[in-house]
Amino acid sequence: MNIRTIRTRPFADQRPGTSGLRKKVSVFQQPHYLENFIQSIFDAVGGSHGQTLVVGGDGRYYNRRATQTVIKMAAAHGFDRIVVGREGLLSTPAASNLIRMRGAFGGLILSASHNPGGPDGDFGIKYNASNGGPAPENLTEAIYALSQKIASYRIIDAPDVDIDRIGISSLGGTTIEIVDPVSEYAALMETLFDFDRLREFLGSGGFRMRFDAMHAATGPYARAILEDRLGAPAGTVVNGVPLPDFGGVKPDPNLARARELVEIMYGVGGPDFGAASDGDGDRNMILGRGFFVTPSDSLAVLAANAHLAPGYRAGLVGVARSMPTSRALDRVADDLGIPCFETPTGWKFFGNLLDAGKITLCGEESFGTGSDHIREKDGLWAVLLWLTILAERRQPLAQIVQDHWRRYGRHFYARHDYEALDVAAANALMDSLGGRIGELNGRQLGGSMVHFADDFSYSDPVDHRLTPHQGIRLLFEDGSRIIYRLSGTGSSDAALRLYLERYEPDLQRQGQDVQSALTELTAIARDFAEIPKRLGREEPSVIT
Ligand code: G16
Repeated sequence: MNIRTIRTRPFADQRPGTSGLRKKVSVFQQPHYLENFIQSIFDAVGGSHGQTLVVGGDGRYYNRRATQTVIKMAAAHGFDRIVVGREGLLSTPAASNLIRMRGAFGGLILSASHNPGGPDGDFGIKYNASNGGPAPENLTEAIYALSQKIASYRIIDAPDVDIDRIGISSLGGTTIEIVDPVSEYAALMETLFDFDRLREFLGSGGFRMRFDAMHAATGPYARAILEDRLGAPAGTVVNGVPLPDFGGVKPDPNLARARELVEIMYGVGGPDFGAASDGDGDRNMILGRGFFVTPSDSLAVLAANAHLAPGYRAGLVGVARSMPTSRALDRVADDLGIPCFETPTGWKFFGNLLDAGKITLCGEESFGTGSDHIREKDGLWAVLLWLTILAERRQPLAQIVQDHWRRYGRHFYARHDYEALDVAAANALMDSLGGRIGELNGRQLGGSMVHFADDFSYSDPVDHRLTPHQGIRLLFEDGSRIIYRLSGTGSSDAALRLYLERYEPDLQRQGQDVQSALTELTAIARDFAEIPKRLGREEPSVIT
């Protein structure tokens, strides 16, 4: 087989963001763009000879083309075996599991997650290491550094591999194994949850649920697990066929984007339980009848009830949340007498804690929850844990969450996203905040006293690596928090995320609606950052 060395030149914009490299499809379609990045990954990790690589993606436009490119380049780099999801499809959690199960060297996941798909949408690629988790910061920086001096890449000259049929073939000296994307993941779920009990609960007829796969990667997984294995009625999973453009909807499971599901859950006679997941199946949104569970609350409720599932019966060793995620989890950890770690935004920061056995459960405000079963967040896993809690407690979902608030207090929480911003204006706003936080300690803002303010910096408890500039945070004396950070997952323009949190221990006041509970804090946050003046925006684009 002919291995070709192709001359190329660096692209300046190949620095990975919060989760891999995400760009417009048209950017990835430039000659050599994808190949350069893949070569930089292979050069950064080194030692591919004789190893196994896992490849798959969320099924978005360009997934199939890119899968072929990855296979041909991996074969040219001497991998012994390439494990590929049929049709190039693997959800991110399933890819993480496959890497771990096969003892693979790592995996390339082709996804831009919740970003829009289609020829005018986004494409993305990320490298996950042998623990199944996202490449740590030092590796992504090394990949970027290599991409800036690349001069050539290696690729095998061969016809496309048939990725639509399960089976084994070879390319040069490399074995190509096309696998069912679902089966090994489903088998893992059976080790964590009591499928007999769930089958009995879902089949009892007294409980109705709806799962919206948003025409993305989770569809086949949800059908196979919820409908085929657990016996939920056909039609429980909607929008279950992955489409290259996700049916024209941004596959972002939140109140604004999963509107169809939200309307049904809030409608007359809505189901008891609703859930949605994102492009690559790692995020989840949880709803009860007429009731939305914030991701931060979902994480806290899951931590408080995890022992109800067989996989967690022994209890949790510790938990972790990203800094902007509400502190509802901290209260559960306190109660359980276990540590709660606070990390920067991005699943990659949980990897060391999970590998070191310091935490069992972790999650983020951005609709991600997961555990030590893999090294990615896992949407369907969260749904199965919620179903377990519902099956064991036999209470409506809203009551379970309200009981939780009664016991631990309620953390009113909202995230305001200002999207499609001019990059320079967004950076200037953050710089200005960074320059002013020093004067804030002990000062009054609006009617509230600032306890402390800083630019969050993380020192990894395992390898002691320091990660600075992870968001500006203002903590008030009453425990409220305001956090500002720029999104790290966009493909071209900038997005400001403003996170607002207020703690309410008083049962009588826990029933107010979130927006009014946060009115004062919102005004303080907007004024202090001069959002209307600097961004020309009166209102956020999306509130979650
Ligand atoms: C990615 C990461 C998450 C992170 C999120 C934040 O999610 O995997 O760990 O919380 O980005 O996004 P941003 O930087 O835009 O706030 P995903 O689902 O896009 O891979």
